[in-house]
Amino acid sequence: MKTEKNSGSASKGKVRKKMETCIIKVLNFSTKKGDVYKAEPPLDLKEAFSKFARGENQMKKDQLLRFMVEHQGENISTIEDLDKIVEKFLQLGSSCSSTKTSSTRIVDVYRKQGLSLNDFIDFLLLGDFNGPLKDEVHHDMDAPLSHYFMYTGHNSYLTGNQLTSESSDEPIIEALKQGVRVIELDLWPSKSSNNDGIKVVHGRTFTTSVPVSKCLQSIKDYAFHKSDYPVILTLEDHLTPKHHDKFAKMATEIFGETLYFPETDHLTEFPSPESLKKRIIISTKPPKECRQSAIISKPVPNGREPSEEESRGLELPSSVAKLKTEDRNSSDEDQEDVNTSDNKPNQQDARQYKHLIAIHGGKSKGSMKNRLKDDIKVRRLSLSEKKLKSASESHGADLIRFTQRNILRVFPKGERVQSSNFRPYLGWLYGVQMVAFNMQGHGKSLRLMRGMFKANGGCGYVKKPEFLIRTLPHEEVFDPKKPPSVKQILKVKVYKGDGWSLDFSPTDFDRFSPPDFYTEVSIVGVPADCDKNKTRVKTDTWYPVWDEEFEFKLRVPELALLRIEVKDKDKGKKDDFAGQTCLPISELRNGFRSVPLYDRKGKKYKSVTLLMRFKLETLNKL
Ligand SMILES: [Ca+2]
Ligand SMILES: [Ca+2]
Ligand SMILES: [Ca+2]
Repeated sequence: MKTEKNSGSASKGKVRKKMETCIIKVLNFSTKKGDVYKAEPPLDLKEAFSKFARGENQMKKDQLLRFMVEHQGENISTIEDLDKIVEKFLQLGSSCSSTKTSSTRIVDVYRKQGLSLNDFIDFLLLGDFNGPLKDEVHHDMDAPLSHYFMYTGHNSYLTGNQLTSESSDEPIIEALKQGVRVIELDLWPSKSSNNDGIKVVHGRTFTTSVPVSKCLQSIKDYAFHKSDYPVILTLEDHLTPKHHDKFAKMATEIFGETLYFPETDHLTEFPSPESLKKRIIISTKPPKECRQSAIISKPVPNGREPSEEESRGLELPSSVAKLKTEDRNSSDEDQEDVNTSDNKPNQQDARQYKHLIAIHGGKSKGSMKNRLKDDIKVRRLSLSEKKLKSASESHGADLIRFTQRNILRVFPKGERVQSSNFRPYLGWLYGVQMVAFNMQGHGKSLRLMRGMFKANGGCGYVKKPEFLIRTLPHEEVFDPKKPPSVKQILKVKVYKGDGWSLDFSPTDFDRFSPPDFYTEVSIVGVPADCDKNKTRVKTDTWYPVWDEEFEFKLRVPELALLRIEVKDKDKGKKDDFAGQTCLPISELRNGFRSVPLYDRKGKKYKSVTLLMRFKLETLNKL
């Protein structure tokens, strides 16, 4: 008894906490089960059901087939095709809203007597088959590389920030698995015996290095994991000529047949992604040009880089200061292609290395007008986001003309030490093929990037719209500052959301009540197309039914993305994030669609899904 008295207040506290937890659970779940269909099903779904089920309570197989073909525009023609789709759920279980038991139940009722209205709605929310986008490669893949936006990484070997993070082949593998097609490696000479004489590291920072052979091997192993279309390696070359031969030997040995060798020294037109399927391509500045270009970066004593040990011994703040000073003092785009070597070139070695380079890096010096000059020989130019911004203001038309035949790469400015990214639109609007992103960052810009490259079956190459490729009469080119008149109307309807109760715990959004979800639907594209709307808040429910439609006028639908984000409304604090996705508008499938949502970092939630409808109407040509 004594013990009880002594620990009285502690146990009272425990009891109180227990009761509180119970109350939370009761509050959160009391409405949960009955809540599912408490809200009226959206009218459109009721109407479609009634139309195809001919007013009956059950939709039979043949009626569902008609619905799939006529309403959804599915390319299926027989009951057997439909059975296959339904059987697939049975095998995979549900990847979306419902649990496996519920998908099994649907299959079961579907077989026996058809679907009720609620089963029909669950069916539409189920599985990948009813996703919002076309999922196959459907763009013309036979045009030159310069006609495509390419999914591009920046400092692909870094695991975290740009100053102190580790280098590894892991982020390269991860990027390739996501379909990234352009991988950047910074090559530096290495004295370490386990580095093959060449290391991959972000120079003049405290990032650790990784042996180049390891990176090349992983690239070989994972290059075509997600897509068969070519992988381009953009090299930031800090090697001395004697290392060039070493690199050439290594790359040839590791990549073997996969490595693409151009037939001529200088291409006058880039080959097509189709012709380069399953090939790895190297892009960098040929050594000769490197030697001719001035040394921009800080000279290193004795023409060598400080060793890793020397670098690590430096104080971080001074390094940050140095990095910033470097940014101010030098034109940052030049840092991408510098060669700090003072050594006398070895012609033999340089020639071998040179022969590996299919896409030549262009001049990093001179006036912008000169650098963007359209030469008979095609090349790749690299600019920082800042340089692109100023070039877009002063040389917009030159940029677009350049990117019709040549390749432009834009990379994050040096100040982005935390591996953040910039808005990709400035690049895309001027035809920039390689908008190079830090794939380990997780901001809004990266979500847009991921959304863009969901297009064309996620193969990493998206055909640029015709207006960026073709020259108009009178030598004119597209002017992003003067967008054309409205071309299409996009109608987006948000019916309902589902799956949070499965992917989250009862107290994840609000501690004492179910969440209060609303959906934001916005357009990102040319400035004139940007628009934002949101649904009403559905208070205290895990199963929101909004049933609201939004209309967007689009001038350049080819480049527009639809951003969808769900949040939990909160008073007195920032609303909680509850899922997002970003979809290329030109790839949307009409009809009722199940739209899976992703977390902040772009990882797909197991169950969280929105039921939506998209309608893209093209206005009559004036
Ligand atoms: Ca909350
Ligand atoms: Ca609430
Ligand atoms: Ca709330």
